Amino acid sequence: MFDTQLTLPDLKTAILQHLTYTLGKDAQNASVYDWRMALSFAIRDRIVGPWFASTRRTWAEDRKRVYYLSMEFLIGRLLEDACVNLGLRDLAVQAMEDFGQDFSSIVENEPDAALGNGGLGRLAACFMESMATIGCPAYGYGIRYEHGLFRQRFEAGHQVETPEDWLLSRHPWEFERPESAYTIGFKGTVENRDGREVWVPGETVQAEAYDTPVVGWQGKWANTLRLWGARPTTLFDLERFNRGDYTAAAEPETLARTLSRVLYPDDTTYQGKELRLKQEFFLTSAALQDILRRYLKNHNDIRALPKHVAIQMNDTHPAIAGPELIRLLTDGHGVEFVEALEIAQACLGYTNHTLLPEALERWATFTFGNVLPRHMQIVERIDAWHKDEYHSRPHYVGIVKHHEVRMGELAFIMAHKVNGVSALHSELIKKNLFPELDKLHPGRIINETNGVTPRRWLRMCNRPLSNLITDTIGDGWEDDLDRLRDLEPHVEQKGFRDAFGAAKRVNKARLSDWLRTECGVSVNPDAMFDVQVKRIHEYKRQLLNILETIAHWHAIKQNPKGRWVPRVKIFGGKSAPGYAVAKEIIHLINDVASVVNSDIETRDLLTIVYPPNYNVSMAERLIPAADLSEQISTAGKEASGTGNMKFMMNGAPTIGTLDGANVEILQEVGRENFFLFGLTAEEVLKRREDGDHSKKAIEASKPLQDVLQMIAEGRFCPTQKDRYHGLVHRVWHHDYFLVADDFDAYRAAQAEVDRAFADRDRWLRMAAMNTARSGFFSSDRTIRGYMKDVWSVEAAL
Ligand code: 26V
Repeated sequence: MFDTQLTLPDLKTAILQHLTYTLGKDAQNASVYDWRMALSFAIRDRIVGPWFASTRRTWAEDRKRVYYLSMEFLIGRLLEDACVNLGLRDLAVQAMEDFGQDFSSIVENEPDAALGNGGLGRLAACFMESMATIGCPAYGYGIRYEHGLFRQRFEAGHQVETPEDWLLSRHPWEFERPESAYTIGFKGTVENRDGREVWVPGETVQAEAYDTPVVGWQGKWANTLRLWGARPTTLFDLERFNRGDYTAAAEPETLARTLSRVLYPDDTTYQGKELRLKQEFFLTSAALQDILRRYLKNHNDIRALPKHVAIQMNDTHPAIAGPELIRLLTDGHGVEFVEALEIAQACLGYTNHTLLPEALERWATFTFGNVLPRHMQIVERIDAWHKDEYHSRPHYVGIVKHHEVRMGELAFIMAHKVNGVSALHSELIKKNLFPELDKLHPGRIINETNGVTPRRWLRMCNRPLSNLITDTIGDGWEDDLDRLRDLEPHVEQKGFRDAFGAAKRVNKARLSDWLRTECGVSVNPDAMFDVQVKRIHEYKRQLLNILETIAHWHAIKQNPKGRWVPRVKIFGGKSAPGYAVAKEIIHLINDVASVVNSDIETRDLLTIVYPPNYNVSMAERLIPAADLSEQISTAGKEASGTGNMKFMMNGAPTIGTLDGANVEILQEVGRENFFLFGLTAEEVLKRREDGDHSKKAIEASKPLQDVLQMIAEGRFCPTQKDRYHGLVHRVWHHDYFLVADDFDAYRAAQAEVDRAFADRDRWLRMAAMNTARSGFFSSDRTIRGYMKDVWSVEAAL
């Protein structure tokens, strides 16, 4: 149901109307910003129809709704995505051209909404788009951060953070809903009134709703992303003000202003910060109050809630939903405790996204009890109930242990389904993270392998390849991605393979131009583009990549006349501001880049680029141009990965370990189309038992010794030769992520990549097979899994 009625003159009229009457600008002197606003409003108008229709149908048919609670929605830019899904992109390009405007420049004028750190936040955004495409009635609930993830710059190779300010310019996609506001309490006391516990908060803020419609493929359905902004309940405390205590009088305003001010940028280590707990409760309480209000509009039996409401917790960040729902049901609606608990459980699902112990949320009971005194009581009651109900529960298992509230255990116990995000990860949750709870609740832990939306990550970001696909197998693959399998017979034809190569070449040329203008680096578009983009983490092993790059450079220098395959090594990603080791790795990559890139001897064979401030928009530019996808985490550490799926879809074979969803990518694409290397998750555990594992691995590898020696000697930092002594020492003696142990295998796999790439026809076959077999990784498939296994929701389409 593309909006075929809309003609070019209609669209142009709509744009001019908005330019004139919404923006108050004359076309004569409108800026790119003005045109972007005018076009966005004109496009937004076309979403409102399907949005109202979807909402009305959901009400009329009394459909069950999904509520996706997430502290992060990494949505990126919205204009082109909306154009693509409404089938209006070509028309919009033409309209803007008629106005003398360049569509790409207008699209790029939009700030990249970075309301998330990485994988978890982007997954939430892909899910929103898939739910709209499938017609799954759903609301996303999140926080309207004034400042998204920090911007990254490099100063002399160091990461420097600056605040992000996407909301400084008008955000044309949202509708403010001042009428949908809720009071959120913190602190205070719990009073017993006539045998009932009543929470009397010491501080309050208002949560105010901002709605962004999310339209699915072909505009058949649209859902709402509802983000909460904090407002003071009272402007100031008049009593204190009158006493002359002006600073204290402004406290309510200060709390509100800080609550939704900034996204926490640390996705590495959890640090029990009170403000973070307040943000989590703010989101969760506002969402639950909104859910109950909507439910009670046309139902009166609160006990039937699970028949109409499914609530998904994106990691433990909204895990306070369990106790809060119990509180609302008991204190607010007079439901008895155990019944309230069972209602909450039947509504709630919990998705785990990490096994890293340092990232698991735990709150000191002191902090938790201080910020949420009533919830502390409820948590203790849940824990006691669970212990009672499951006699065989070992003494060391529980929600409250060692003066801490463990959010993983709380989420697990309060959910009817707990899921991991890849087959391997879900097994490891059972085996290592929650073995005892798994025994007590067999069948509760399930798997829902992640996916990505092919509309944004193929149709929108890679037009040359999308057009080739449509020319080859017809349309309709965008919302039925398994149809990409129909490409397979064509892969046998040289004509198709060459066309596939030509599409990739267009993307590589475009990226090369961008790298020249944005980073001042010139690269050869016919070289292999080898890309590793993701947050910088030790377990993701960007260090392994740069060490191997140094070895490769060294090998070229020792045999400059050899038949080397030219490579461009592309890195991208941010480190958490306080993660010193990750920042050191960034510095090393930049240092190595400046030495290697100025080496005349290797200039045509190896270039290293690290464009700063990797974000969704940069991913849309880099991934379609990639030849090789680096997915090299220490096995057992990457829960799933979703970048790996985007590269595969865009025809870049993976060099990777048996980790996360790589396992399933390998299974789908076949061994011959994947560069597999490295220890398995089991072998990793075994290897660590030997305290000298890294030392032994280094002693057995001359190339690795040479690399470490070059770094230690200061080859890449002549002005401060001891800069990386600590780093080298850690590789020798404290190599927890087994960089040294996997080095030789990685290097051998890279040599195999070179051989494959040198055989153009072999390479194109592999690349095309990756696209053809990527259908499984559509987030539509993932969402259908949740709808069936977790939410029991039917699609409306
Ligand atoms: C963790 C933390 C820790 C405590 C405080 C704040 C905070 C904020 C974000 C995170 C994110 C860690 C979880 C995460 O992003 N996991 C990633 O989820 C992806 C989607 O499932 C998955 O593909 C990645 O493998 C996984 O690392």
